[in-house]
Amino acid sequence: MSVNIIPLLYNHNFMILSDDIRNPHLDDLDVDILYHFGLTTFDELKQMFGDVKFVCTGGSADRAEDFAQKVASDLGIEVPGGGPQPIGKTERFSLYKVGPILSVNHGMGQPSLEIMLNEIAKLLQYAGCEGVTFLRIGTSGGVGVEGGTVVITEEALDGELQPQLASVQLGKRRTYPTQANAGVVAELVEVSSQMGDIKVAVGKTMSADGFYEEQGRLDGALKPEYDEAEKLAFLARAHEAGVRNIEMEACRFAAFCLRAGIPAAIVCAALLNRLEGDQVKSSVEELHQFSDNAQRVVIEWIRRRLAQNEIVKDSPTG
Ligand code: R2B
Ligand code: URA
Repeated sequence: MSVNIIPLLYNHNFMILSDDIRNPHLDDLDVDILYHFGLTTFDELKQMFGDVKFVCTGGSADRAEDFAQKVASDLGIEVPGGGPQPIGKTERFSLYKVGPILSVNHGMGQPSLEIMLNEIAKLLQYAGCEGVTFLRIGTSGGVGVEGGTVVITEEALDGELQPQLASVQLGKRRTYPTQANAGVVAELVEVSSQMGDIKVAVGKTMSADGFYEEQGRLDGALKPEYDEAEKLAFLARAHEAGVRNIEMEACRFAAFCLRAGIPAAIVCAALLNRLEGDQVKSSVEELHQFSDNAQRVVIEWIRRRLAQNEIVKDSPTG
């Protein structure tokens, strides 16, 4: 892609990422193109995003829109233009803004999530945002917990049940820690425990780099190299290690945010109990209810944070 070199007009204002963490190479760019969102540093990022305090993300674009609508109506936040509209291009991701809340999807799996996290963190950095919390509101397979349970992650484990994200960079394997922010987790646990109708589990989340064999399923297209007994033995070992759900992003999400110094937590609906099977058999209505459970916990947590800080009243943009 060729870009006209125009003198830097945008006043870079690095606040979300501290000086020892932010990427100094960005200073050499005349313009930074946030390619997957169709935004650049020539856009009025400060005006558009300067008041953001919460980034809420999940896999699907539909759920990002649904969450934006729900958070606007539940928290009574007015959005100019008659409701949340996607910002930038929607070919890869869908980004919505509702007052101080961004709702954005990250696709499925850690590579897609990595792109979203880098570009949204840079966007917020250029916008001069401060005090932002990231929340992943996702779906997962429960381990010893029934469908509909909301699982709040304390720490993410990789597919070998190690508390780390492994990342290969220039042929070298590097590892990063994967704890969620303990303060945010404690607040979410407290909020959810007061929502009487929602079952909640707190524990570790295993992130797999696949939905079928990497999650020990026996219903993929190819003949697995393990059997039912081995699958159940692994799930029992994972449960014993504190794992309460399996999904595909928590390791990367927790590691990125920890490294960036951004407080972050992961709240996932369990769609099924993997100790009982592999197929997601719940009805569309049930699945919607399961996702709604996780979203409501986060919305209630945001409501309390906003009440503490009165951010809604101060928010200059919708
Ligand atoms: C949960 O659900 C998706 C797979 O169905 C994946 O993104 C995940 O982590
Ligand atoms: N998402 C996953 O990654 N695994 C499941 O079992 C269900 C949802």
